[in-house]
Amino acid sequence: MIRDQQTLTFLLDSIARFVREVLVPSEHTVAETDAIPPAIAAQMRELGLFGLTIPEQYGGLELTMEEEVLAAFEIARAAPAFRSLIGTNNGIGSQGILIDGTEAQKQYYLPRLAAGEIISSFALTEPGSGSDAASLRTSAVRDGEFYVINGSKRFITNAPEAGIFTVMARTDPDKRGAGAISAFIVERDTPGLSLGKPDKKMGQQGAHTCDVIFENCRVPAANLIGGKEGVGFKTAMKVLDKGRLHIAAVCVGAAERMLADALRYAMERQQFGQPIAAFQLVQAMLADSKTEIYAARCMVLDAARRRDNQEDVSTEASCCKLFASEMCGRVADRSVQIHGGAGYVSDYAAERFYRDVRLFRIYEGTSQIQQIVIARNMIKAAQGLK
Ligand code: COS
Repeated sequence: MIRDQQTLTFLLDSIARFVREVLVPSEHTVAETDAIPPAIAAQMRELGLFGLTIPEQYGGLELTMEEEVLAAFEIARAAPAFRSLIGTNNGIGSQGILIDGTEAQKQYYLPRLAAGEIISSFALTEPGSGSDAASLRTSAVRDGEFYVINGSKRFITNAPEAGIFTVMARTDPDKRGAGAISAFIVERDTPGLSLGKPDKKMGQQGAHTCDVIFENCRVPAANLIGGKEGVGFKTAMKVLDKGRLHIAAVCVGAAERMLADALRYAMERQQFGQPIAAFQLVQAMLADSKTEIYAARCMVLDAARRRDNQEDVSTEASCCKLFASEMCGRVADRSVQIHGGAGYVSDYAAERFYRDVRLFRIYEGTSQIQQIVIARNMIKAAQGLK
């Protein structure tokens, strides 16, 4: 749903200009130094990029899902590390509070997230629990007006920068499964919380992940999201439904960028006396990429509009994440192929994007998890359970 076309057009144009004039020219340096310059982060704050999805009453821009995916198409045309910096505040780091938090929690944390004053992280994955998220072992034991958290979380995006973490922990350590999991807001400077070494990743340099370790970390009971035990897994799944749609939009934007680069190269590069774009086998790669991107874009926009219409889009979000991330991988591969030897060296962005986009098929649920979600929902619907 588009709330106000004029305001949206202005926002999308501003983002597109910022991407073109600031982010793309600094991509290489960000990758080399593994850091986003503070001046660029400051510009992102000024543009309101940390609060795109947070309601206006908490200081954000309150984009609808359709508006959000349109913004994500634009932002994702630059190296994915930039999107990652604002990604958690707009998505998995804020949505738990927004969807299921108490009014006091929203009022206290959301304005600071919207302004980009603090960064948030989503701490679900553990060394022993990835796809099987409900088997997580981090515990949170009630002690008076506190919960004492013990355990560790792995591959936590933006953890080195984070001011707060949404932490999923087991409040009934003797009970297995999803029903004993609760969600907490944990502040970075809480005694007992420490960080591991930053992970050395395949790509997305400038975006950081690391372990988050809890050793008798005492968190005020008031920081239990929604004030309710045992619903934290559902909170996490609701957050991921939205997050998966957002990542699908990011895949579309990144694929559009890679295809634009590949087309430009194909039209410039001469072989056999003509631009390689004149050769039909190269044209096939361009055409297949264009077609698949168009399909993913249509899917993402449709699912976003349905979500704005209050429909349950758990299935559609997984369909979008599955198709768009796999599509993005194929476009990355073709982009390297069209660049030939130049695609294998770091002079062109194709090589870096090829590594960067590999993560899209893994995080916020692997392609195989999306397949499981889709098929399970189909079966439930056929049984009249959904
Ligand atoms: N929205 C709301 N509730 C949901 C939900 C959703 N999208 N998906 C599941 N639930 C609820 C279920 O209805 C069930 O509730 P009841 O016990 O009241 O019926 C509960 O959550 C448990 O669900 P389920 O039985 O489906 O859990 P499973 O252990 O089988 O796990 C998968 C489901 C595999 C889909 C889940 O663990 C998952 O998404 N794993 C991937 C995790 C992931 O994406 N990690 C990425 C890292 S975070 S960046």
